[in-house]
Amino acid sequence: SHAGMTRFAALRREIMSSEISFLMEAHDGLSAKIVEEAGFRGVWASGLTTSAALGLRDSNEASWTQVLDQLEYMADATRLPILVDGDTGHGNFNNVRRFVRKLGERGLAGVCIEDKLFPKTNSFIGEGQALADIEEFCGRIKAGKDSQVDDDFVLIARVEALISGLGMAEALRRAEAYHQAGADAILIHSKRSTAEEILAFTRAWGNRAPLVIVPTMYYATPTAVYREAGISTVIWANHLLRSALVAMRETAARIAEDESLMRVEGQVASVQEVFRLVGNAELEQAERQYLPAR
Ligand code: SPV
Ligand code: MG
Repeated sequence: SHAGMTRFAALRREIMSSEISFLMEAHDGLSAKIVEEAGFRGVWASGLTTSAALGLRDSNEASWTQVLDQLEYMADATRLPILVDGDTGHGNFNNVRRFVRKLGERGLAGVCIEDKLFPKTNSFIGEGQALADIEEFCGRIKAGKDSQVDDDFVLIARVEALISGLGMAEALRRAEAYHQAGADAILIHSKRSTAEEILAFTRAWGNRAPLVIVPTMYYATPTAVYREAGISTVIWANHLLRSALVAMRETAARIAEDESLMRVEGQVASVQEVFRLVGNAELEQAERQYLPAR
C-alpha cells in the first residue's frame, strides 16, 4: 500500500519498482473514484478520454487550463497517485515548465509527455505523424524536471517513433536521448495488433530505465508476457470511458423506446449509490459538527 507516502512518492514507487504496476484510466472525479474502489494503485488521466468526456477531440481542443481543472477534480476525488497524460506538454519547453509546476501544486503526481508537435493528434489516427526534433524535445524534458515542485514528481517521456513508422533504431535513439535528458521512465507506444515490436524494443532497451506500455491495440497479449519481459507499468488507457459509453447508450435507447424507466431501474446504479460514491455521509457528519443544532 501507499500508506504514509505522498502521492508523488507513491507514483514514483509504482513506476520505479521492479514489480509490474497497472494504471487505470479515469477522465473525471467520478471515474477516478471508481478506479480507486476497484483496487488500483494509480490513475492514468488519459488525454483521449478526458477530451472525449468533454465532447472534444484528442487534438488539444481543450485549453491546458481547462485540462488542469478537470485534473484537479480527479485529484480531489481520489487519494491515488495520478499520472497525467500531458500530450506534447502544451507547447515548447516554457509551456512544459508552467504545466509541470501547476500539476504539482494541484497534487498530480506525474506527467507523461510525447515527442510530437502541438496541437497533437491521437496516435491511432493516420500514418507518419511528424515528430519533434530530438534536441528540442530533450529541452522540454529538462525544463519539466527542473520545474517539478516535489523531488518525487515523475516525468515520463513517450516515444512515438514506432507509431510514426520510423523504426526500431529511431525509437531506441530517441529513448536513449530522453533518458539522458532526465526522463524518469520511457513510454514506448505501438499501434500494432501484436506486442512483437514492443517486446523487441524491450529486449534492446535492457534495464536502462523503466518502461511503460499502453496495450490498447495489442490487447490480446497475456500480461504474464509483460511481467516476464520486465515491463514496469501497464496503462489500461481508455476502458472506463468506453464501457460508460456503451452503458449510457443502452440506457438512453431503452428509455427513449419505452417512454418509461421501468426496464432500466434495475440495471442502473441507485441514487443512494451515487450519494455514497461522492461521499454524502461525510457531509452529514460535517453538518452535525459545524451547523447549529436544530
Ligand atoms: C491517451 O489515453 O490519451 C493516450 C494513449 O495517450 S493513446 O490514446 O493510445 O494515444
Ligand atoms: Mg493521449
